[in-house]
Order: sequence, then C-alpha cells, then structure tokens
Amino acid sequence: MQLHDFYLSGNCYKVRLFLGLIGQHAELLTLDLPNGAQKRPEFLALNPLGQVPLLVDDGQPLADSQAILVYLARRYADEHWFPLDALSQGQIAGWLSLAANEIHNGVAKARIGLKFGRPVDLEDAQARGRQVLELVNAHLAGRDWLVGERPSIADVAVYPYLALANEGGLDLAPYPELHSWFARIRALPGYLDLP
Ligand SMILES: N[C@@H](CCC(=O)N[C@@H](CS)C(=O)NCC(=O)O)C(=O)O
Repeated sequence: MQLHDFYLSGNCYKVRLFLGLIGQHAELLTLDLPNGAQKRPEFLALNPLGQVPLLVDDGQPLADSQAILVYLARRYADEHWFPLDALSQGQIAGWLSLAANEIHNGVAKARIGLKFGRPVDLEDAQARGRQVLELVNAHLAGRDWLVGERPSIADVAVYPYLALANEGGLDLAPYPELHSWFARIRALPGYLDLP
C-alpha cells in the first residue's frame, strides 16, 4: 500500500493517523506540493483533481481522505470503526460530509490562510470555523465519541482540523468537550502526533 502524502496536510494526516490506529503500514510517497508536483501529468493520471492524499492499494488509486477512511475501515479495520448498521452508517456519513464541507471551508481554510499565506477570506473562514467548533463541542456533551460508544472514522475525519484550529487563529479555550475528546483520541493505541 502506498500513500501519496504531504506532511503538513491535515487531510493526509487524517489517513496516516487512521493507518496508525488500525496498525496498517503504507509506504509514504511525499509530493512537493509547494512546487506543484500534484499537478504534473504522472500524478494527474492517478488523481485528475491533483490533490493529496491518494492511496494506492493492490494497484488501485483512491483519492479523498474521507473515501480512503471508508475503504481502509471496510477492508482492514475492526467493525467499530465503521459499523454496519444503517443508523451508524448514516450518522458517520454526516460527519464525513461535515469534514469535506463545513470543516474544509472553515477551520481548514483559516489555517491555509494563516499558516501557508494563501489568499482566503480569513474572517469568513474563521466565522465558519467557530460555528463548527461550537457544534462539535455541544454534540460531545455527555458523549465520548461522535457516533455510538466506540471510536469510528467519524472521529478520525473530524479530529485533525479541529485540533489544528489554533493554526487558523481560532481559540480552542472555550470548548472543554473538545479538549476531553482530543485527550481520548490521543490515548488510543497507535495514535500519531499532529503535524
Ligand atoms: N476532499 C479532499 C481534499 C484534498 C485537498 O484539499 N488536498 C490538498 C492538501 S490538504 C491539496 O492536495 N492541495 C493541493 C492543490 O489543490 O493543488 C480530501 O479530503 O482529501
């Protein structure tokens, strides 16, 4: 298994984290994102969107961190990471969707602006970011995990950019439930430090 990777990318970290949590190994192929390696023809042949992460397993390329989590969970992980019952699957799909939209356009975009100096509407991204921090903090009151009684790929999909929110200029101090959840995730066997 090979992972086309960029160390500082939260989406790539998401996949590396999950590989660690389920005790799977992938060879890391680092792409020089700042110099546009993701837009070269040889990489576009694998992922026409020109983005990392990209996993190649059994010769099959698979793009998108959320899609990769689903694949790895179904193929290699204990069932609790992506339970088979309809309600859990629906709830997890909702969190994966939140990661791809509201989290990407909020906390992640604010980080892209502040940490990487890219042109973004920082105020808008931070306002969206705060909405998500509040939503997840409220959801976690009285719960250990986002879905059900055990960690799932929902936690893995949502955790990275929330835990990195300070790099987008967002203060995490007002969200005690998030801190307890971060600590639970960090205590899982195979946990990998944030980039
Ligand atoms: N929906 C995708 C987004 C992937 C994405 O935005 N990747 C960024 C790095 S975090 C990237 O490759 N950016 C380079 C580019 O778009 O040129 C996912 O979740 O994997």
